[in-house]
Amino acid sequence: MRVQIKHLMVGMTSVFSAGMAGAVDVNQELSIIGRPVNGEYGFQPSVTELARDVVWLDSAMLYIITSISLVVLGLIGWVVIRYNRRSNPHPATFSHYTPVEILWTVIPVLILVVIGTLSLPILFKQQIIPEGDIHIKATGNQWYWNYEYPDHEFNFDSFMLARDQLEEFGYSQDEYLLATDTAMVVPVNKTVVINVTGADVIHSWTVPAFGVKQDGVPGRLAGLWFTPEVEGIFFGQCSELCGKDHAYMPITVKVVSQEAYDEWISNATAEYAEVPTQTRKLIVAEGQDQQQKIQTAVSTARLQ
Ligand SMILES: [Cu+2]
Repeated sequence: MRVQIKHLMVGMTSVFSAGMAGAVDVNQELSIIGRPVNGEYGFQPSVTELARDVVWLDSAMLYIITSISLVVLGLIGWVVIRYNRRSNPHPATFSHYTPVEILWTVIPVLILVVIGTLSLPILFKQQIIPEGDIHIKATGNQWYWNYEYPDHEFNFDSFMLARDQLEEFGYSQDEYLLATDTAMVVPVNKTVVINVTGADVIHSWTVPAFGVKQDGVPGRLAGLWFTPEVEGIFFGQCSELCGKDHAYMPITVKVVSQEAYDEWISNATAEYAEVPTQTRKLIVAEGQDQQQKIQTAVSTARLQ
């Protein structure tokens, strides 16, 4: 028993101290790039080819939609002015005009073909998963994410930070509902392949700046990939209504240099691989801890 307690204490200390150290180290010199900004609109900065494609497609669609709207508006205006009762007191009495009917069938079909030609290659690019440099499994739980690095045989949970924890982890109050205690860490300019799944209900792993969104369905593994080109911190949120705390399971990804990544991997292997997940969960369950604090913060937030 004494040995068990000692083991638990050692585990606890290493988890918390190393966790803190890890957070501070990786945070250094990283600016927050992927996050929503008050009063702004449009997309977050694109840091992957996929995100640039998505933004480009959005603009292309906007041009097409705007053109259609203007043409339809023009036609309505023309009919209203030219064919009102005063301008056209004796309306024609014919019905059906084949050339027009052919036109209003063929033109929309052509528009859809153009839209398909623009969008399908982008969809296929997202869905055809390349050979990755880094492999991660992201599992959505009610209500936090777990990240597993199968190549290094460790995994860890990522919980949202309560308001009073943000500064301690190097974030500001603006990052409330976005920042998490631990983060997924990936190296810059490397292809990251993520298998997404759900442990209980359907969740969705999304980071807008990477242009990725993938549902995590229990019992299935879905893939997504991205190659981040800029170092920094990027936020996302679960994007599938997954229960009462759906809004409180954000995603934090830190894109770092290869050296920082290697260092993080060796620290993380020591931190997480040494202490099995079940033990960590026990520590979390027994201590006056993080999750407790978060649950309190979440309940308070919901009441406000
Ligand atoms: Cu969720």
